[in-house]
Amino acid sequence: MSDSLAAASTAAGPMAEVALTGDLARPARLTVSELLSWPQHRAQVSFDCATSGVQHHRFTGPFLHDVLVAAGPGFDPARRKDRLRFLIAVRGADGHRALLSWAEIDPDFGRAPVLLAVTMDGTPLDRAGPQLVLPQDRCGARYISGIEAIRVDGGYTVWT
Ligand SMILES: Nc1nc2c(c(=O)[nH]1)N[C@H]1C(S)=C(S)[C@@H](COP(=O)(O)O)O[C@H]1N2
Ligand SMILES: [Mo]
Repeated sequence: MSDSLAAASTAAGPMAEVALTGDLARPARLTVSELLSWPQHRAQVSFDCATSGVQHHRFTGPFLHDVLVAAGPGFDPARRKDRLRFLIAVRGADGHRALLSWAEIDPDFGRAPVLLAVTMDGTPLDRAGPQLVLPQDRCGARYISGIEAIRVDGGYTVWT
């Protein structure tokens, strides 16, 4: 980070961080600028909001799948059936949250190109925090902004 960016971030509060927790070999706290170290993808999307109508946005960022694989989810990657019980819980700083299944974003199953966006309409999300982008969704409600935590869960509690 340049000195001027560091000074600006001090003036406007700290950079947002997203915590990766749960059934992971390498839990992590990542800033938006650290999310730039994965391959970046673009998505031009439209989604409908129940209160404000149709929205159009451009996003860039890594695939959620790539970021979570790097954190070491607790399944044997060679065994496809192991992954099917894993859940991904995403929470925004305001408490808005949604669940995805691991299979939804897995290239062997649903293959949804879900992004952990680091820019929206050309504006960096360093202070706001990353945003979930689901180009397959008709509705905007899962486009969680200001993500502060993503928890990977092997689903052990679902069946007890
Ligand atoms: N953190 C957070 N993200 C959120 C919401 C929210 O309440 N909190 N609302 C969702 C809903 S219902 C919609 S439609 C979109 C709205 O995106 P927009 O503000 O760009 O129109 O954000 C989604 N992301
Ligand atoms: Mo919405």
